[in-house]
Amino acid sequence: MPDSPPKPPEDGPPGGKTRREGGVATEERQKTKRPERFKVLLFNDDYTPMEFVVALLEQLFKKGPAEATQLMLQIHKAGKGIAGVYVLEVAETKVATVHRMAEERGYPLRAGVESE
Ligand code: TYC
Repeated sequence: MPDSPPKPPEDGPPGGKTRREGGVATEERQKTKRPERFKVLLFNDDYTPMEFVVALLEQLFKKGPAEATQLMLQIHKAGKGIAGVYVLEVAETKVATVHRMAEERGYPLRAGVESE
């Protein structure tokens, strides 16, 4: 059996980066942190029309018609419900859009962000 060529030194687990400085290998573990997620809550009120909430759940939160209707009714009965879960910046933009769309029509619909 011929000698196999010398193997390169072990670099450690994938995701790690090996830096060599002056002959010393320094392991930098790459932290692949999942970004924190936030719930967008919709709150019930007595004045916003059901059809408006359903349309908003379809357009802004990408629900199908059946799911949007069920979710609107759940919020109507329970007082609040989760419209979607997003990274913080997206969640805050959704809340601002809900408030803008509702205010444009004079409805008091409120939304908020809550840590998952
Ligand atoms: N309660 C409202 C009505 O009876 C409907 C509604 C549902 C309003 C969900 C807000 O987040 C809401 N017209």
